[in-house]
Parts: sequence; C-alpha cells; structure tokens
Amino acid sequence: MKIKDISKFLSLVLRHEPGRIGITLDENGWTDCRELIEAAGRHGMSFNYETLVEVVHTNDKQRFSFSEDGKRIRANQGHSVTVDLSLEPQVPPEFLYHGTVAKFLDSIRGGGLHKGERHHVHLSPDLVTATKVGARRGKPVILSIRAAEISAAGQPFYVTANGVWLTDAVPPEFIDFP
Ligand code: HQG
Repeated sequence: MKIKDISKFLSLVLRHEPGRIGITLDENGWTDCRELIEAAGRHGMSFNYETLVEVVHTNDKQRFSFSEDGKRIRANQGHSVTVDLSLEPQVPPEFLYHGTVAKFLDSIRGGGLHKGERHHVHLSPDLVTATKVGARRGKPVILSIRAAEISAAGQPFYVTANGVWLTDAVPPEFIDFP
C-alpha cells in the first residue's frame, strides 16, 4: 500500500468517518494506533506501525500527530466530526492568506469566508502555502486577510500543530481582494 494512499485513508477516518472502519475518536480526536491498524487491516488497508510512523513523519503538511507515548494518533486539523483539539487562542500576524478560485469571489465579496463543512475557516501564514491550497481547485486566487484587526476586535484565532491558522469566519471588510 502506497504512503500517499494510507495518508488519504487516515484523513478520511481520523477527520470524517471513523465509523467507516468501526473505530472511535476520543473527545480530543485521538484513537489507539493498534486498534486503527487492526481495523484498517479488516477493511483491506494493511500496514504496520512502522509504516504508520513513516506516513506521519513524511506527510507533506504534517497532517497527523502521535501522542507522546506513541500509542495514539490524531489528525492535526480539518475534522468534520466534533473534536476538541484544545487549541489556545493566539494573536495572529498582521496578514494571513486564503487561497481560493475566481468562481467563489462574488460570494466571498458578499458574505466573507465561511467555514463550510469544516470546523473553522483555514488560513495560511504565507503566500506559497495559500497558493497550493487554492491550486487544489483550479487557478489560485490569493486573498489577504487583515487578521490582526479581526483579532483586535475580539475574535479568537488558533494555530494548529502544523501551522494552519483557524478562525470562525472572515467578514468581507477584512479581506483585501487582488
Ligand atoms: C470557499 C486542505 C463561496 C473557500 C488545504 C474554499 C487547507 C467560499 C472552499 C485546508 C466562501 C472551502 C482548507 C463563500 C469560503 N462563498 N465560497 N462565502 N467561503 N469559500 O477545502 O480553505 O489537505 O473546506 O475559498 O490545504 O480550501 O485537508 O477549505 O475554496 O489547508 O490537510 O470554499 O484543507 O488541507 O474549501 O482548505 P475547504 P480550504 P488538507
């Protein structure tokens, strides 16, 4: 089984559908590695712990973390199931960036950025990352978000273990369009 396929599979079961292979996530999103490996094996996804470590350590966006003792694993962000990642609010830099595509711009101009299926709006700390995020959907369009101003107005921001900034919503007046 290829590393990338295992990574995609982990994103599915650790963020969205643990029940698909009969595992559960605790309230903080963790699941037992041994149970995960056994359940995956029963569903045609065979890999061992060493491979799981390789997937976590080589992941291009550091999407997953192990607990300190290495016995549990969770996704760092991107869940659609309810989990509490216990992130502390952080003051963001002056600007954060959001990569999207042209067809969404009218709607974003009208209503700002919405979290959609995810728990938060996802923002990138740099243009390179935002460009990659936008490019998943077509020709990327990068929006600059005046994050420090939103934060100063009292709305919390969080940063995940892999450097993705999260917040509830971004009103259009804080977005600089290209
Ligand atoms: C757009 C991936 C119309 C928004 C990436 C985006 C990221 C609106 C799409 C992470 C809108 C939602 C998150 C509005 C937002 N009207 N369209 N008012 N507000 N949108 O995938 O930020 O691989 O849920 O611009 O790399 O693209 O999963 O969010 O195009 O880090 O680890 O609605 O997901 O990481 O799409 O991506 P998404 P996103 P992973």
